[in-house]
Amino acid sequence: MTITRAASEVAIDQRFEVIVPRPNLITATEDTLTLATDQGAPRPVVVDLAPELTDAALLIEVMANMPGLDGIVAGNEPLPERDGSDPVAVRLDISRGNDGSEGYELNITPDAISISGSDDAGVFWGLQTLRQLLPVSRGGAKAIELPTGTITDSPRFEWRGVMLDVARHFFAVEDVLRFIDAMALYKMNRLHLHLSDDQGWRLAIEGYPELTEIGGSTQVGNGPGGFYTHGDYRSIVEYAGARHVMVVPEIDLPGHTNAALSSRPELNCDGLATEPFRGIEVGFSSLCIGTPETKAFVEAVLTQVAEMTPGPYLHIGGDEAESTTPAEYRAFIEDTDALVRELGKTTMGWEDVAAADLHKSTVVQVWRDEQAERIDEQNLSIVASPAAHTYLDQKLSNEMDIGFTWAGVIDTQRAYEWDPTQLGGATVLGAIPVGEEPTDATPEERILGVEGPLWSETFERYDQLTQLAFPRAAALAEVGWTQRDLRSWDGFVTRFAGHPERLALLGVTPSPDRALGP
Ligand code: TNX
Repeated sequence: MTITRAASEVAIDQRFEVIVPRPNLITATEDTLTLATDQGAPRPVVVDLAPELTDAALLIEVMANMPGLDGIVAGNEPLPERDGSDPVAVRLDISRGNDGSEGYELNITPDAISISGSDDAGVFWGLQTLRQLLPVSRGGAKAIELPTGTITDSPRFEWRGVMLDVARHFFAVEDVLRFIDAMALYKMNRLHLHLSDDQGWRLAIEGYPELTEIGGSTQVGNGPGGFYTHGDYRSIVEYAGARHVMVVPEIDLPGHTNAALSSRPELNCDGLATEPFRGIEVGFSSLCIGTPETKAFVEAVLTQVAEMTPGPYLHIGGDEAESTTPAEYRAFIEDTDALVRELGKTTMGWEDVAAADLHKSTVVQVWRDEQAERIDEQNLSIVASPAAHTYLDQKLSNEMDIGFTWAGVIDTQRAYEWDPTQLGGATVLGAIPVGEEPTDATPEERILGVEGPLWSETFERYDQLTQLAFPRAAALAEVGWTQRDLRSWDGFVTRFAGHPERLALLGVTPSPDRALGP
């Protein structure tokens, strides 16, 4: 019997109720594929990777870490002859098309698995779905089984991101790479790196060694700071790219620049370097606008960042420039927007930049929804990061000893129950009930997707970073991936139940959330 699960129906085969973000169509056939018997004896798995796949070695590596698939080998070599008592081999076929939509079809029968991606990313996301259907670990002599059926899936939005603030506290390359693995489990595909702020400059720039020698040596509090060399940055970009995560670098301008102003005197209007800053106040710094020195600096920085970044976006910040006059701010943003385009990239900025006249391709990241009118007037595309729902730096509960609360205490349900089509006016700092239509919402075709910013003023360790990020990033991933009418908080709670254990295996310590835990 074949059972198709429509939006409103209850799940038929509970064994599929473990996948986050929820797939868009599951057709269960109510049978079982056994990958290992209850004595733990694995069935041989014959893998057939289609030649068009770009990174076969990585796919093999990923699969070899999945319980039940641990015996697979690369290539299309025939299995060694076996005698009649051996179990029938499982076929595992992987192929892809070329439509760039990140979709996949995962088909499971009692003797075979196939993943056919719409592109390389689709294959990779299909593998993440397969991973989530498998047990977290091998678990000794236990059977490993999969439910049979077909999952046909593709994302609602192309932008499903997290921002890491490596400026307020520095995080080493290794931490960033670990975080990319956790994002990829949830099919998140944009890593926005906030590389500069008042408290730290985190990327080496040729010709400006003081930026990292001085500007890179501080962070909030007394820690030593740190920075990425070009090689470090390229290694992050490459690791992310192999996992279909695009790096979006941000150099925050013209405010949030004290680290640069303390490193290079000529960037200040009075020609004097400022003192390094280790506090958490915002809004007090500005590059001196319109001078040849500032122009040369911005051009050198953005040119080098553009060269090192294969993705199309350069994020120029633009937030909270309270020490720049409005006229100078607009002129600076317009010039910088043009420069980014000359460098062959697309500009992105915090919503504040919409005060300026922007190129039509420029993407605005909405965080407190104060520029809705200017964004609509200019018909700009947005990434939705409403603080009250997506700010991963806000406390998840009052008991947390890290995190801010200026946008509220954001538990996982609040991170889940909102929709990017519902931004509008005053609603952004309050919980927006799913199903309620605002009057001035951005049309869906101008919404690239969603992103959760993780500002790092209040924490310095990687385990703290992951406590703030999860489980809320998993909830946000579902907001970005799953069709709106297929989302339900109760469904998320059910499907997420086994995930804390899965995340622990990736070195992630998700925060407890009473609504999710037993
Ligand atoms: C506002 S959100 C900021 C950041 C802070 C954050 C703290 C935004 C564009 N700017 O500079 O880190 O609040 O929550």
